[in-house]
Formats: sequence, C-alpha cells, structure tokens
Amino acid sequence: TAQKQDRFMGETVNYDEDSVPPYVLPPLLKTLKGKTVSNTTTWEKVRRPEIIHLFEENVYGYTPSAFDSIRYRVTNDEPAAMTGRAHLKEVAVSVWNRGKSVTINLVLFTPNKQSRPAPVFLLINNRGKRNTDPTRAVKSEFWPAEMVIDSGFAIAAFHVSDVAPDNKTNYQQGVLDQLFPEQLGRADGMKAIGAWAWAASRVMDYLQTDPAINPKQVAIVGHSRGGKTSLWAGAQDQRFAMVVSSCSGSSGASLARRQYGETISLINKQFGYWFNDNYKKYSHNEAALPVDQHMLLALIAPRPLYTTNAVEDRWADPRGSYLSVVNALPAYQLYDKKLTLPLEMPATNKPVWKSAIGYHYREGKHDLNLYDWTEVVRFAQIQFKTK
Ligand code: GTR
Repeated sequence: TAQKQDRFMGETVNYDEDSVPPYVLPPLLKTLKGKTVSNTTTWEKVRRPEIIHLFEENVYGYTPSAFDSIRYRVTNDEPAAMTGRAHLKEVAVSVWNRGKSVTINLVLFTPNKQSRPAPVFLLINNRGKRNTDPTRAVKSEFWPAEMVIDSGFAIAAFHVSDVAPDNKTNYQQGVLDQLFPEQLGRADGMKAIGAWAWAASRVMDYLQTDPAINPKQVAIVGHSRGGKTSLWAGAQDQRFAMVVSSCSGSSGASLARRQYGETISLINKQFGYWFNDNYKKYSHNEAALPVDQHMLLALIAPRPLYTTNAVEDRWADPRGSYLSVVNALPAYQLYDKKLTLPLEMPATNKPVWKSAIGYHYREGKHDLNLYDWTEVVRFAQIQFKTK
C-alpha cells in the first residue's frame, strides 16, 4: 500500500486524504466590495480583473504590458517536411525594449492536407529541446508532431530557456535582465513563470500574423511547470482559445489549501524563482493567500480548459486538481447554466468531457504522453468543430 507521508527538504509531505486539513476556499463569485457576481458582465468587468490582480500581486508577479517592438524572421522554411505532410517553419521572434532584445525560437509545423487555416497547439517546452526536434530525427511523445498533423492541427513549440533559464542561479538571463530589469527589484515582479507566460503571448503575436494558422483557434499547452505556465498565460491572454495543462500540481491547477503533496512552502524552497517574492509569505500560511488555484482555472472561462493528472503523481495532488476544476465551475456556469461535473474524481483512464471542460486521470507517471495528447486532440476537434 502507498505511503501516507514522506519527508522532503526537512518537511513532512502529506499523502493521506484523511490528514487534509479542513479549509475554506476564497469566494470565486464575490467582488472585493462584497457584491455577488451573478452575470457575465460583472464577472468580466469587475471580478475577473480583480482575480488577475490578486494572482499578479501574490503569486506570479506583474506582467509588463508594453515593449518597444517585435520582429519575426523565418530562419528555416521547408514546405514539404514530414514526407510532405507538413510545412515546417522556424521563426525567430525577437522582442525589443530600450535598445535590448530577446529572441524566442519558434518551431511550427502546419498540415499540408487542408487549405484552410489550421487550429494549432502551442507547447511551452520545459524539457529537453530534442523533444521538439524540427528535423524529426528525434520523436517524442511529449510533442507527437506527426499524430497532431495527421489529425488536422498545426503544432508549435518554444523552449523556456530562450526566455528565462529554468534555474535559480540564472533565470534572470533573458526577458528579465534584458527587457524588464525593474521586475527583478520588486516584491511583486514577475519571475520565471511570468516570463514564460509573457513569451507565450509574444508567440501568439506571431501566430496571429501567419496565414496558415487560424488565429481564433490557438491552444496553449504545458506540462507540470509548463502546465502552471499555460494556465497563467491562458488566464491573462484571452486570445488563447483553449488551455491544456498536464500534471500542473502545486501553484498550477491544484488547491493549495489541501496541503497534499507539494505545498507552497516546498515549492518556494525548491523553485522560489518561478514566483514573485510576495508568494513566500504564504509558505505554511495557505489560509492567508487571498486566492486559491480554482480561481486561476475560472479565469479561463468560458474557453475550453483541459487538465490532466496521473495516478503515480501524488506529488501534484490529483484529487486537489480535480476539485479545483469543480470549484471553478461557477464561473463557467455564468456562461453555460447547464454545465455540471461529478463531484468525485473520475475513474482512471475515463476522461470526463462536459461542454468546455475536459479532464482525465490516467494511469502512469508524471508526464505528458501520447495518451494525453490523443484525448486532448479529440476534445479539441469537438471544441473547434474541425470534425
Ligand atoms: C517538480 C516540481 C513540480 C513540477 C515538476 C515538473 O520537481 O516540484 O512543481 O513543476 O517539477 O515541472 O516536472
């Protein structure tokens, strides 16, 4: 039988459902002035901006909205890639601010089979660059480009290291020290996750200009730390028409107040450079956090949201992640009164798709694999009505 607790970084890690403390989530549909949100106008005009502000202030930091200029340069163009099935474009997306620049290298395959602009999945790649190999000499389930192309979607990726290296010693080298150095001196300044999400929006700027892409059908995808980032990117930038978050866990989809698996304290100790400095105040102090992660998911409404968990990934608190979706539902219901979800987690390998919400809990370990992509693609075909 599975261990009910563990030790990590000098702390107890809870894996026992019976030891989850009682908690009260911050209200999703009540404004800071105490007004109940009962329609989409109040949600969009008042409550949604309030919640974004709370996440900026307390978790991920502020995202700068301005920069001087952006330029796109195609560095490789192969109209008959993947034995003719796809058009490969590698694009250098360069962003300039006060005389300095950062370049995000985008890999993009679009399907050749169809003539109309394609929907696209954009992966925030937080693993090895070989996972998104443009030559296709290396193929990986983390980014199964051939399968996605054959399903009628384009597939794209950029690597987080172009933007903010995923390391506490040099995460500053990129967007932060080159373009927005003032962020580094602020307790509410964005750090690595903020920078990665910002970069996803710059890639979105490019995708809006590519005639092979349907700009209204861009799905942002991320796994784990990338999944935390896809949620934050999708929450802020409503041009993302769908958000996919795989095994995002603590400070992603999972409810912090459950303190199950990775807690705020543990993530701050190991990965403090992902979040703003204010987030440190909530280590062992979850109840004081004015948000919980269901409010992040709610910011995606009414757009399609697909989240996943894996059985062997208790560190990411699968149940807390599903409960987060359930608690985000009232925001979706402002748009779709009939939408409901089962209160209990679905069985393993039995995806739940209800209107704009998709979720599955699959066998296996912490990963983004072919099972995940296959279900996500099928869900997207329905959402984007491409089938
Ligand atoms: C873990 C971290 C998680 C998750 C994961 C990953 O070590 O504690 O929050 O981000 O890494 O990104 O794979």
